[in-house]
Amino acid sequence: MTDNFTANNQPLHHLVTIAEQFKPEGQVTNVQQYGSGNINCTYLVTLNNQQLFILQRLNTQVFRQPRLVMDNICTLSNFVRPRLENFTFPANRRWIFPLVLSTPNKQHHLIAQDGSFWRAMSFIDNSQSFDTIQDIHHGQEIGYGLGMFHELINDLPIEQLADTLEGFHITPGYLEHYKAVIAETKIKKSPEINYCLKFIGDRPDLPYILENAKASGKLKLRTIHGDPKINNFMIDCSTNQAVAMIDLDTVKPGLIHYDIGDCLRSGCNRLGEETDLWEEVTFEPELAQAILQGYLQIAQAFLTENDYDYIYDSIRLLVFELGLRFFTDYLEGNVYFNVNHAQHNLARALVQFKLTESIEAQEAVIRKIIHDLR
Ligand code: ADP
Ligand code: GN1
Ligand code: MG
Repeated sequence: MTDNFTANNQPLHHLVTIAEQFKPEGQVTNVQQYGSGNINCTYLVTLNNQQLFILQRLNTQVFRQPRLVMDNICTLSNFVRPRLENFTFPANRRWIFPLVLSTPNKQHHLIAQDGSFWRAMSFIDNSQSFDTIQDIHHGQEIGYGLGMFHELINDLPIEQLADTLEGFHITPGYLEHYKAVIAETKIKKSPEINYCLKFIGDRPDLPYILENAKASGKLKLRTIHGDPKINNFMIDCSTNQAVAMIDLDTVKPGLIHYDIGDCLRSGCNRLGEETDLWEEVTFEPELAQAILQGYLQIAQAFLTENDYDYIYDSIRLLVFELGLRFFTDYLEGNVYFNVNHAQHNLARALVQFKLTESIEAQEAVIRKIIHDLR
């Protein structure tokens, strides 16, 4: 085979060799780059029998113990699959948990000659994910999807899962790191950078809201998804219903508020997190209403009074936190998130800070929505 390269410079023959190790049956005929994640590299593999599967190279700079990530996903799979078999779905509903594919010697991953770490998952048929919210119905469905996922994992004891990304969503930790970075970085000021610096400086108490609630016992650790952004929900192409959650690398112990906040963060911004029109970004309450209504259809069965009390704070905090993470990564020279250009993480931070501003300006409206859905 000639040395064709995929868009992110992986030689195709190298990818085919790796994909061959996971193929359920048949011959690999194509491997193409797929999706738009910020951390891992994802490929769609086609077999000669027309079957598809997903091949991914894990980012081991982010996930330092990738075997534990796969152990967690398998623990989750063993817990959820039997539950799904006995689950009574409302009419016409389906829910799929992707299957981890094994290598011939029954491993859940493969380490290539260059040390890279690979895994494969079954393809969720007749479904697609979206980078931006499509409409109110899409909002209801991602809310329902998150509720369904939480319902399925609610009783999975956190002791069975490893902490594969220490400090993930612990906002005070991100703030400490940010402070260390600005102390040692010569920052070339610009109006955008000044806006970010001031934005963070003006909100000294915000980073502590959820961690304080956790420390005081008001919120408890549970099993969470960790990364329920809009393109991690698979939507059925025929029914437009949510049918799966993917991107399970961050399933681990945490606060469900990290998930609730992150889902609304990405689902209530119609321009999406990659927009260049950061000054026009707004948080749309009617989308929040739709997502929460979909979520609560299922989650009201397991949410406590304290859980409801912190929903508004979780939305505001998770948006701010991601802005802080993007901005810090920009200042550090883009060491964590995949970027297309040097200013990419700055542009992303501006979007999240503008979204935080919009949430703060509509606090009363958002709190009323949460109150009325209780
Ligand atoms: P990342 O961690 O880089 O975000 P994801 O696991 O979210 O990677 O995968 C990237 C994209 O690939 C998803 O947004 C989705 O469109 C597609 N994808 C991932 N897993 C599957 C799957 N099992 N079935 C169908 N599509 C998938
Ligand atoms: C990353 O891998 P992806 O693109 O789904 C990040 C999330 C951020 C998100 C922002 C492990 O998710 O925390 O919210 O980018 N994942 C990790 O787009 O850091
Ligand atoms: Mg993803």
